Amino acid sequence: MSQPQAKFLKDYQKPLFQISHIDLDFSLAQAQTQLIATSKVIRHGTHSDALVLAGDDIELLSVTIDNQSVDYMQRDGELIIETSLNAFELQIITKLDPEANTSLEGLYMSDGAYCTQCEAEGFRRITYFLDRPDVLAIYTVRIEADKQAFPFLLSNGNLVDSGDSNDGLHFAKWHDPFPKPAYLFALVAGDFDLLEDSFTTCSQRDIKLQVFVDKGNLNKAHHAMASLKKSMAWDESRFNLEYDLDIYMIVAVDFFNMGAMENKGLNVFNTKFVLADKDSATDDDYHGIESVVGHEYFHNWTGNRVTCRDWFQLSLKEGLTVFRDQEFSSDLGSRAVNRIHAIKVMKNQQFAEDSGPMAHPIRPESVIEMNNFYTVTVYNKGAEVIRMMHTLLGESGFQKGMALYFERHDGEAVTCDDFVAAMQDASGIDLAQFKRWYSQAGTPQIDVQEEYNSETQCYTLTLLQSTPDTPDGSAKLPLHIPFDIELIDVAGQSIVNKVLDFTQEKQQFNFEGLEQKPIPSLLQNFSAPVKLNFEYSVEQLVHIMRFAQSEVAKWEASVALFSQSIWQNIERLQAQQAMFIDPRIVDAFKGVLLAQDLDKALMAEILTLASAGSLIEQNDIVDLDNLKIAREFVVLEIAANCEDELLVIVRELAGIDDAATRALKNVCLALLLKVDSNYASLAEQQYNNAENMTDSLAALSALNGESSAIREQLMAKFEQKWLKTPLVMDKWLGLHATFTNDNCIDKLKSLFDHEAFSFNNPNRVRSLIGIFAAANTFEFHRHDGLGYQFLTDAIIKLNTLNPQVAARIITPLIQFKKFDLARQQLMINELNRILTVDNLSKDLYEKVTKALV
Ligand code: B3K
Ligand code: ZN
Repeated sequence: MSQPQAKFLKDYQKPLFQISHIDLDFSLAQAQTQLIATSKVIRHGTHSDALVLAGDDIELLSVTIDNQSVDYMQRDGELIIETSLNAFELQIITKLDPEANTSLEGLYMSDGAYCTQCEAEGFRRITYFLDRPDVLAIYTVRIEADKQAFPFLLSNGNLVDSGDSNDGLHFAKWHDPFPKPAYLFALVAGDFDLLEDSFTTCSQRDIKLQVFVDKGNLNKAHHAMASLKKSMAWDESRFNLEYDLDIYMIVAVDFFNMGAMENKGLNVFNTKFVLADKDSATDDDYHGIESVVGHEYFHNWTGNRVTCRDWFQLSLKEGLTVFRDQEFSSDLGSRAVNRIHAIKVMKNQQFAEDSGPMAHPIRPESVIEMNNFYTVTVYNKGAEVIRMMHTLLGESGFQKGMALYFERHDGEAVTCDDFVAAMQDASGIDLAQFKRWYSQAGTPQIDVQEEYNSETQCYTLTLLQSTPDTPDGSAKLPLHIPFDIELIDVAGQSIVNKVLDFTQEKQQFNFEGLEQKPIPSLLQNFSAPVKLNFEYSVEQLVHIMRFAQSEVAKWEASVALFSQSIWQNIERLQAQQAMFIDPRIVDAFKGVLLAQDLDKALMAEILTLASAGSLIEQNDIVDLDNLKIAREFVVLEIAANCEDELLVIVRELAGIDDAATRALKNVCLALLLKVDSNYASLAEQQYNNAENMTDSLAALSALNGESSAIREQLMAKFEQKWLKTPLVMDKWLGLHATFTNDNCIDKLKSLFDHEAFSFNNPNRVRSLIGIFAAANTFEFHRHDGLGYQFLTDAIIKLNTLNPQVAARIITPLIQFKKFDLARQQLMINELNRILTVDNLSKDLYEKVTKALV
C-alpha cells in the first residue's frame, strides 16, 4: 500500500468548479440509507479539466448530468467526471451504512439517533463533493424516516415543509439561505426530549431556541439553554454581532469525538457539554458547558459567516473563537481565574506540543490528516496570538478591526492574512513583523537580565529572545512580543505598570528616577506565549505574591516558588544531599491561607500545587524518579506546616453553597490527606454529607492518593448510585485512571468489561485510557513499561474503530524526548509496534512517523 501523502499550504489552488446549490434527499432506514444529491455545478474560468469530487467509504449507485448518464472513474477516494459542459446539474445517488460507522465522522448513529459530523472532511463520507471549505453552496435538505422511531428530523436553516408519507414514514424539508461549506452541514434524526425558549435580538427579532437531549434528561438542559441566551446577549453587547437565522438548535449526543460542532443553526454537542444538574455535574462541568455553548455560538460569525479558505487557515476561526469564548467567560466570571486556566493549558499542553514531534505553527504548512491539527497550538496558541493583537491595538482598535473584517469578508472564505490585514488597516498599527507568529513553530524563550545603578537611579531590563529549532523546519526570526511588566518598590508600591514593545533579538529598557532597586514582575498576565528565563530570588517571588497588582502575577509567583524548590531538591537528591525547603516558601503559602482579602477561587488556584505533568514541561529533560520524590517532599512540607490553617478552612467552609468556596475547601481537604491518612474520615464525612457532585467527587479524589478501605467503600457506593448515568460514570472511570497505585493498570484492564465502559464511545475511552496516559504521570511512566504497553494496546484496538480518538490519546507517548534513555527506548518500542499494524490510519501514521524520525 502507498504511504499517506502530505498536502502543502503552498500548493493551494482555487477550485476549478463551483457548486452553488445542493439538494440532499435522505431516506433513512435501518438496513440502508440512500441519498440523492443534486448539485448545480459551474465551471470556473476556461479550463477543460475533469470534475474531481472527494468521497470516502460510500457505495456509489449512479451518476447523471442533466438527467443523462455519464462516464466516470473512481480512484482512491475520488470520483472523476469528464464533461465539457460549463454549467450543469449533477445527480449522485449513494448508499450509506451509518450503523456500521464507528469512526463517528460522516453520518453515524449515536444511541439510536442518526447524526453527522462533517468537519474537517467528513462530508465526503456522505456523498461525493467538492469537500473543501472554499466551496460555499446553498443547501436544501429533505429527510424521510420512520415516524415513530425518529419523530424529530433536523437539518440546517429553516423548516420549509414537513408531513407524513406512506408506510409509517414522515419527512421534513429544511432550507438554509446562507451559503456554507460542506463541513457545516448537519443532519439529526431521532427521538428526544426538547427544551424550548426564545431570544429577542437587538433588532427585536424573535429567535426560537431548542435544546434536544436524550429522553429523561430534560431537567439537565436548563444550564445549556441559559448559557446560549447569555452568549447571544454577550455577542451583541461586546462585538455588536446579532444572530441571523430564525431558529438555533442544539442536539446533545453521547457518541461524539470532540466537544461540540458549530453546524449552521444546528449545533451537535457531546452530552458532556450540555447535560448538568447539581447532583451529577461539578462546578467545572457547569463552567465548561457555558464556555463550549458560547464557543459554538460565537462561531456563527467567526467561522460560519466568514469561514476558512483552506484547512491550513483553521486558526482563523478557532484561535479567534477561543479568544472570544475566553473573553465571554472572563466578562461573566473571574477574569483572573479564567486567565490562569488558559495559561495552564498553554504551559502544560501547548508548550509540550511545541517542543515535541508534532510542533507546528498556528497556521501549519503541511498536513497529512487534517483531524490531527485540531490542536492546542491552532486553538490555544492561536487564541494567544489574537490576544496579543488585542493587547497591541487595545479594545477599541481591536473592535474596529473586527468590524472591518466583517465588512470586507462576510460570506467569504478567507485567510489569516486577511484577518491581520483588517486589524492593521483599521488600527493603523503595523503588524508586518507580528505576522511571523503565524508561520513560526516552537516556544520563544526570553532571557531577562536586570541591572540597577544607584548613582544614576536607573533600572535596566535587558531582554533577549530566541526560538529553538523545531522539526517542521520553520524559520526563527525575532517576533513582535508585547511584554507586560510591573515594577514594585520595596514598600510594595507599584512604580511602573506597562506593556513593553519587544521587537528585536536583544533590547534594553531603561527606567529612570528610581531611588531603590525595584522588584520586577515580568511577562504579567502571560502577555505572550513564551517561556520566561529570569532568576527570581525567593525574596522577589514572595514580594510579588504579596504586592503585585495583578492576581495572575501572584499566582505565577506562587508557581515559581513551588517549582524552584522542587528543582533545587532534585539537584540535592542527585548530589545525595538531604532535601530542604526554605521556610519563606512555607510562609508564603500560609500567608495565602490566612489572607482576608484574596478571592477564594484565586486562593484555590494558588494552593493547587503544580502537578508533576506541568513540572515536566518546565525543563527540557527531566529526572522523573527524583521529581516524584522531590514533589512529594515539598507538598508534604507545605501541607504539614499549614495543617491547622487547612483544618480551619475545611471545617468552616463545609456546606457553603458557592463554587469558589467549594474550590478552596476542596483543595485544602486534598492537602490535609497528604499530611495524615487519618484525615480520610474528613473526606468520608464530606462524601456522605455532600449535596452536590463537586463535593462528592472532591472527597473521592482526595482519597485517590493511596488505597484504603474507605476509598474502596465509597467508590463502590458511587458506582452503585450512578451506574446508569454514563457521564457520571466517566468521572468514576477517571478516578480509577488517576489512582496512584501499583495495581492501577490491572484494575483498568478489568474495567474494559464493566458495563459502564465501551471502546466505541470516545467519552468512555478518554476517561479510562486518555486520562491515565495524560494525568497519571508515574504509573504511565513505570519503569517496566506496562503503562506504555497498556496505552499502545488500546490505540491499536482503536485504530480501526475510531482513528481520530486513537490519534488523540497517543500524545503522551510521542513526547518521549524529555525522559531518560531507558524510558525513551520503551516508548519507541511501542511506537514501532504501532507502525507494524495492518491498515494503519493516516491519523496514527502521521503522528507515529513524525515521532520516530
Ligand atoms: N469545529 C469543531 C471541531 C471539529 C473537529 C474535527 N475533527 C469544534 C469547535 O472547535 O468548535
Ligand atoms: Zn471552534
